[in-house]
Amino acid sequence: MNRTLLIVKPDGVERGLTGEILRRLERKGLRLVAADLRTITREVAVRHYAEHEGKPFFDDLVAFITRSPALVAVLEGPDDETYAVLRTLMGATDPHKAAPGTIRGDLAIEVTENLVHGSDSPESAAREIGLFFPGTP
Ligand code: D4T
Repeated sequence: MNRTLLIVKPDGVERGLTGEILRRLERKGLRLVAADLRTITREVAVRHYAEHEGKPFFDDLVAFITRSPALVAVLEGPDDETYAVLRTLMGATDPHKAAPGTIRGDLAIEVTENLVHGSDSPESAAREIGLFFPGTP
């Protein structure tokens, strides 16, 4: 799987950072193969975040990801590490801990509103691409 799912979350679209984020990823050498600006439905959000169901931040997370349009995209790289390349460029989940030079390290400060999502394994990438772009090969 040399493809991975990217979401520029509602905070990124609201703050006008979509171009800045895509610029960083494209300059690195990741290529856009699908992209769609859409308001994520509650049903899809709950499926996407199924691993977090029952955790104290789950309701806030679903409310946040569904509150306004997000840019949902598929990125492709030259090898099976594409998901890891994207995660490195994103930085740590908690923007307080994200290194300078990463998207979250440079542009975010709150853990829920952390701008971007990237699949965390090749298996997650396949599952998430299927969830957000059914029918994509
Ligand atoms: P996503 O899935 O949004 O790319 O984030 P990560 O893969 O980097 O991190 P995650 O799955 O552990 O968390 C999902 C999402 O929940 C928010 N979150 C997380 C939160 O609001 N409070 C918390 O304590 C944690 C752990 C942030 C990202």
